[in-house]
Amino acid sequence: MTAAESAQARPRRGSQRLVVVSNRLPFAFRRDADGRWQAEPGGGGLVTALLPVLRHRGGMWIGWTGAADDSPELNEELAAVGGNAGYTLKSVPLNADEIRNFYEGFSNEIIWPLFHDMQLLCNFDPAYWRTYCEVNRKYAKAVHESCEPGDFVWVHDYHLMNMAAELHRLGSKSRIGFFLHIPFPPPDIFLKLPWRLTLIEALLQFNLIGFQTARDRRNFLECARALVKGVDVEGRGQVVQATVGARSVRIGHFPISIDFNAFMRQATAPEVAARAQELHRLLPRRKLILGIDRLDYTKGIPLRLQAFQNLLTRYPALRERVSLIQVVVPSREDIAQYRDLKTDIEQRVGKINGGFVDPGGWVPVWYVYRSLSRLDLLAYYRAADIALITPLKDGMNLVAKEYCACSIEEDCALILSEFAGAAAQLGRGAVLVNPCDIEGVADAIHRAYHMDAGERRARMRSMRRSIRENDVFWWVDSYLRAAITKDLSDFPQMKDAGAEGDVEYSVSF
Ligand code: GDG
Repeated sequence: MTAAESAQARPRRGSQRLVVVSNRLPFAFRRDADGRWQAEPGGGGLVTALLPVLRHRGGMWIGWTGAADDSPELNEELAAVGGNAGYTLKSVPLNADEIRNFYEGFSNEIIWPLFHDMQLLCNFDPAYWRTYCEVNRKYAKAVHESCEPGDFVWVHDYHLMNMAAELHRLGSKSRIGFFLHIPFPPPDIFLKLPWRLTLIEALLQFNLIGFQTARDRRNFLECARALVKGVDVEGRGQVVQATVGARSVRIGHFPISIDFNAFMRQATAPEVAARAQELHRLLPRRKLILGIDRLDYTKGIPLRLQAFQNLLTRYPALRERVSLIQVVVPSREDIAQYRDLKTDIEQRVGKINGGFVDPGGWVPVWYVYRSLSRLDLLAYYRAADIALITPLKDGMNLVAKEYCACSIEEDCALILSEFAGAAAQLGRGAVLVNPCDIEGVADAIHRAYHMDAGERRARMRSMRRSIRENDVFWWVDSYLRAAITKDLSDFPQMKDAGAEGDVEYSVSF
């Protein structure tokens, strides 16, 4: 039985409903040309994985619709969409100031850069913090009004770290879990945050905190010990128990994953194979190297382009033998740093193509700035001989896992940053690189280009096995088990989850 089937087949654990809380609802709501609201489902793995659990246990998803609007028509559309999906949707309306200070400000100009070790990009505006607290209170009220005794509340991500504290202030008795999708920084970085103590104390009020990797959990515990007196930790496994005075909190690492079988099945579709072949026809007699990222400074795109340029300079034999397809998906374009990054990337692409292009045909970098359809995304994954995924820091990086799932012939290679959470799980199959080491990344591409078929297959096979065994259904199941298991010593440990000294760093001289 697959983890998905087991999630559906398992008997209800008491009457516990699941109440999922995230900044955004799993649907985007937009008005059509006639002014009517239309809901577009979010296709991400989180939605796919939670759906069977929400349907089976009954439940609710609480979040913002993405629109600065709270009209009765929008709420009618919410009720209709929720009814069809099999669970209740509840909106937390945000006004323009809240969107500016809570979402763009505190979440994306402070926590996002700080937690990705980029403290110089932070804008520590005190007004942002005040709105963050107010908006967390607003979400907490919406949850408290909707909760029934015995519900399990599962809060997602860095926008909502104060939720347990706010719910307790409202007198909530529900059990509350939290999962952080992004990395947790080490004390040297976290301690820069002016509101560090309040935030750590707020996090310690959850009943279960999930991180992506053992490294994030270690960082969190070091920060908690540095700021709060008397934090005791018991246990050594994937989930440990910390006590602070009378309160206890479980803390685990649960690497998020994908619906492996769905990706594999969809990648075998004839339309996908045809589109992948078409790419090879357009770019013949060369290996295709693929980068796919949201427009974000954490994804390391400028350094990656420098590494590719370095490859073409130091290994001239690879000119015309490789092309880099770099897909950049538009994101957070209202923030100046993101607009500057786009300009920087485009100038670098122009410089490489201007310096190496062959008027007869070869273009070194194929740059795509748009969101791909699902079909195109799968076709790019299938067509690529090498995936080049080199974030400066990443909570997990699902593109790496999706690439492996779609590599059904197992005849390709993954080059992966040591600083992606996925490196802890995939480090033995991927070619690991330090994304700041321009020559090291160029050498890794050279190595992947010349890797023999046997090694490529063995590496890809081991990564695919690990992702298949630990897919997104496993992830949901293991998180919820950690929340309810009475005795943590019975908690099944994940193979390949990465131990405390998780990544073996590459050494180049
Ligand atoms: C955050 C953390 C963590 C990408 N391009 C297109 C497209 N995508 C989809 C991919 C993938 C998702 O977007 C990207 O997920 P990542 O994990 O790589 O990155 P973030 O968006 O930064 O996500 C990250 C994640 O949360 C989950 O916990 O892994 O570390 O930063 O699923 O398929 N989808 C479509 N067209 C595209 O052009 N349709």
